Amino acid sequence: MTTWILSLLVATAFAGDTGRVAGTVTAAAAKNLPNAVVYVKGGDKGATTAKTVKMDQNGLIFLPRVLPIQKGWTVQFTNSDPVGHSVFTLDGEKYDLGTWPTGESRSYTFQKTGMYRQLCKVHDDMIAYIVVLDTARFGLSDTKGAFAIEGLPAGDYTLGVWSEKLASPDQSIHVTAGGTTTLTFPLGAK
Ligand SMILES: [Cu+2]
Repeated sequence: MTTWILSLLVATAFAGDTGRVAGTVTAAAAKNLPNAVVYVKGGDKGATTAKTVKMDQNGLIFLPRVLPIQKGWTVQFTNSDPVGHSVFTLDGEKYDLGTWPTGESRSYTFQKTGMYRQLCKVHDDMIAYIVVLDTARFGLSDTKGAFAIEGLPAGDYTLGVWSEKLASPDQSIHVTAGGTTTLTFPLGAK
């Protein structure tokens, strides 16, 4: 009984010790507002939880165009088009998953951090970006540039941002329990 009550108290304490980060990226051109990856630098202290996320090939494009993941996660690539597509990258671990027809999927598990351009040998204008981080604490900006990172334990962090064409310096922030820390990343030339 005592153990049960202690467990409950500990669980409640942890839930109440987290805050969130909410912010926006700004850019001169609206087309550069979405798909910026904002993430906690320095890695997660805890163990990585394996997870599978999806990237589709649909309408002759990769969806989503930018996919942030944590090292150790698996991406399942599905071809939803009536034509064959391939998936390969020349970055990082340099994989080539081959070419396959509609309705089929192939998967790849990322072991190294970095940015991996996803390319297709059948359609040389297809491109997407998988950003492999050493943290699961990241957010992706929407069409207005808004992003959020939930469930951060109270404390000090350095946030970095990755975007396809632009860049912005890292920022130091403080997260309080139950609070929301707001910030703006002005994106400019890399
Ligand atoms: Cu293709």
